[in-house]
Parts: sequence; structure tokens; C-alpha cells
Amino acid sequence: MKLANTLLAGAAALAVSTPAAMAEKWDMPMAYSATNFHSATGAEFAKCVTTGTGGEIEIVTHPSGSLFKGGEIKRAIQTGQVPIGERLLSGHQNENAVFGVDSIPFLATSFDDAAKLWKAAKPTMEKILDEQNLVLLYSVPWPPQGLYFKKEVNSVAEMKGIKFRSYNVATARLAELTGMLPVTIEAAEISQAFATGVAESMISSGSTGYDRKVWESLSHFYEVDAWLPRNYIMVNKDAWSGVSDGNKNVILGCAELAEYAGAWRAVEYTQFTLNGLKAGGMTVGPANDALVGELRQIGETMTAEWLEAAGADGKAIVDAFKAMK
Ligand code: PCA
Repeated sequence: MKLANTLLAGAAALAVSTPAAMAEKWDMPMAYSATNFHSATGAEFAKCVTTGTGGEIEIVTHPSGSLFKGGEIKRAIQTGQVPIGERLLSGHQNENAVFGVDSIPFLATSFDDAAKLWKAAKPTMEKILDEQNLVLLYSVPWPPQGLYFKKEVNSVAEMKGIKFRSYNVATARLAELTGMLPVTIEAAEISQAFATGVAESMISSGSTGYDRKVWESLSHFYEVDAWLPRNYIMVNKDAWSGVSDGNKNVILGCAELAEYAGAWRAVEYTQFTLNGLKAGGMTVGPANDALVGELRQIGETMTAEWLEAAGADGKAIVDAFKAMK
């Protein structure tokens, strides 16, 4: 008993003499290539936090799905395996349809509209994430989504039977509605999937096609501008509660800067990567009007389905977004 008391007293003295906040290392898994603008933004954010907290919190990013794959990142943070990370927001549409608000075809098709839609959706997202033991820090859009093929395509009929790489619920549904065969593949693995014929087509940004050098297997990119999905950075709520108020302010400041810088980078990266696809030998341009018309019809079906699934929360977001336009 006496020994226990002495040990406790010793431990208390040690706690008092230790600096108020011990240096902590926060590993931050990210799913996309190190050279991608989301990863570059995350690396700057990490540096900002490390510098701003005087090294009390050192964030180390792990891009390319090297620590956890995209599909594993949210759970890893929720369960405290890592304190922080980045994930595609619409990757959780199967948990709650509201997460897929940014992947409704033709609802928000420009950077401006995507920013408005995010503003309308953010309070609801924060609430849902909070209920899941997560704190939302910042979010950055991907460039507009277009269709990749290994042949010229001018109608939905010509898509029938094509193996289509999907990355969320909406992309898998798009495949079904166009008669294609969806197969879910992480961005980090698409070069391999296209090279081996596991997939022959996808909808994504010029950015992801460029990052993964898809011209080695595919030939056409149609700028459909169907939607602009988002990535977001989240922190485990328990990890967040352990952060001092001063350091929370630093992290929030760095997050605001990252959100702004990331959005700017996304715009810059759009044309740069479309040029890159062309330089790689791909045919890059708008889809023809007939195909766009057919895709818009499919978009209407998907909008109705989403509104049905997302209920009152979903409708409130879409209404708030439309009121801002
Ligand atoms: N790239 C990511 C998501 C959206 C995008 O443009 C991907 O294809 O996985």
C-alpha cells in the first residue's frame, strides 16, 4: 500500500514536471497519389500544423493508400487506429445517402456550384460525422467528372457490356443504368486494372486519369462535367478532445487555409491534367449532344432515387443549394 502510494506520488510529480503537452505524432492516411493536388494540400496542412503547434502535434501524411486503403480510412479513424485521415465523402453513401450529395449527376457541375452545394451540406455533414465520433476539418473538391473509354462512344447504347470501374454507389448505379458492368476499384489500383482488362472505362476527373497515366490503356476522355465529388479530412473525436485549445485553433486555422488552397489547386489542376491526357495521346473533348442528353435523363432518375433515399435531410440540402443559385 505504502509502495503504491509512493509510486502514485512519483507519477503525479512526473506528470507535473512534464511539459503540458507532450509531442504527439499523428499519422494521416490518404488514398490518392503523392503527386495529386489533394495529397499536396494535405502535406502542406500537415506542415502548417507541425510548425504552428511548435512540434507538439506532428502530422505525417501517408498518400497512395500506403497506410490504409481509401475504403478502410474512415473506420481506421473511427476506431482510433489513426487520429486523422482523408477520404472521399461519397465513399460512405452506403452508410447514409446524404454522404452522396456531391455525386448526383448534373446537380452541381461547376466549381462555383460545388462550393455552394458544400456550403448547403456542411452543417448536416458535421452533425452526421459527429454522431460517428468524427470531427470534420476541411474538404476539397475533385475536378469535374468525365467519361473514359478505350474507343469512341457517342451514345449510351454503345456502352453496353463495357467493364466499368466504379468508386462509389453513384458510379456503380450509373454503370447499371447505362448497361455497363460495374467493378469497384481504388484509384491507386486503376492503372493495373486497365492494363489487365479488369476494367475498360470509368467516370472520374482528368486529374485521376493523369495521375494514373491511363493513356497507356485508354484512348478517349469525354468532358461530361457530371459532378464534382469531394474529399474531406476528419479527426477522431477522442483524439480531438485531447488537443489543447491553442493547438485546436492552430489546426482549425491550417484547415481553413488548406480548404482555400485546395480548392484553388483543384481549378489549376483541371486544365493542366486535361493537357496531360492529350499529351499522352488521348482524344479529349466534350461528349456529343445526343450522349449528353441521354446521360442527363439518367441523371434525373438518379436524382429522384437519391432524394428518395436521403429523405428530409437530403431535400433540405438541395433546397438550400438551389436558393443560393
Ligand atoms: N478521382 C477519384 C474520385 C473522383 C476523382 O476525380 C477516383 O477516381 O477515385
